[in-house]
Amino acid sequence: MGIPRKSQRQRAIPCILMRGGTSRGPFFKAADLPADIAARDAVLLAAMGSPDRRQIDGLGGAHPLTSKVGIVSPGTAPGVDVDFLFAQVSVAEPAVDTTPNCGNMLAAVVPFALETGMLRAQGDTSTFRVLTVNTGMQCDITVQTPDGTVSYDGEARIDGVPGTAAPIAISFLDTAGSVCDALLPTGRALDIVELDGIGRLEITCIDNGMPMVLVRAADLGRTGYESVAELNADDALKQRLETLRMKAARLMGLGDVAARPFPKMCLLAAPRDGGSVCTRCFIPHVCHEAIGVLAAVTVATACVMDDSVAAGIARTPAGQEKTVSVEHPTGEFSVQLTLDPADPHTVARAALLRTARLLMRGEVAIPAAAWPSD
Ligand code: NQM
Repeated sequence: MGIPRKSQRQRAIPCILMRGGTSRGPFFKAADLPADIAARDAVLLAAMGSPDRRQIDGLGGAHPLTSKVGIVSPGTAPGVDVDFLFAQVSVAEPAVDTTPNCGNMLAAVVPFALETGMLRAQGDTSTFRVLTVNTGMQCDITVQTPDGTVSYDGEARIDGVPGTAAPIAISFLDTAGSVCDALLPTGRALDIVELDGIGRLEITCIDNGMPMVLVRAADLGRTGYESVAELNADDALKQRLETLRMKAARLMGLGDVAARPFPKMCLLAAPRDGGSVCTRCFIPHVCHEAIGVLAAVTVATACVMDDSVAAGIARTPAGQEKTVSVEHPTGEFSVQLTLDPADPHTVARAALLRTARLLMRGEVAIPAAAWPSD
């Protein structure tokens, strides 16, 4: 034993731990991470403690919803205030995926940028335009900033998070075809696939912010009202969903997605708590306790299409502006949709409410091997 040489010391990286909606993870300024992607991913894996089922040697919470990272930098495109790169860090595999976006972590981006001085508050509320680098899409985010600082206290309640907090409004400007080439990547609102043990199965492949495969729970012999624990223990269903995911992904032009966190799979059933539709989402191998933000936008979009698998199940209000309430295992998620006046089955804009909270600020320590000193 001796005093470690400098190169053997851990490296400290400035970091703020945030809850964003129903997700949680460390946020970094892009400038504080390696610029090289492979080197950056090695640092993120070390920070989260991956790969390890328990993520015992890092900040990760041993679940896909708590194995997420936000990377924020000053906006580069005209009119954009900040750029947000979302990274899904696999829990058990040495993999970091920056392809899909995460609307929950997105809720914490503006608070992070204000906390770190990247942005300045505008008044009692502050609205900034954020570019999600993963998908090249923009949204406007409004946070509460009385006294020039972010307020996290408030009366807004989102299902899946205990208590109440300050509202964070997100208005998506363009979500169609976030990862896929189009909103309906197969060119149809309804596809039929052959599945062993099931036969012909109707599905909707859709991407209005998140690539998803929607299927009626009843068509897979389930109610769609099962608990998260029941579904996570249902190996037969999970195997069938994975086979379906592989097939659907090829139809969607996504290729081999065996190691990718998308498309997400979603079972649909008729609403039973006064909402528009009932969902059970797999992200993609674990059942979500609630539903992802862009997953909810995508499901809500399918609910207003005449030919999708949601037709005949979903109950949506009439009108060009409508609230679609997506029921999920821990409550519901309301999405405000504005339909295109020229085409009542096309969604022009989606808005929703989230909350976020600063949990901890400091430095995360990275083993020297993960980011050797220069
Ligand atoms: O769909 C879970 C989440 C998400 C992603 C997932 C998300 C979204 O709940 O926008 O927020 O689908 O892995 O954080």
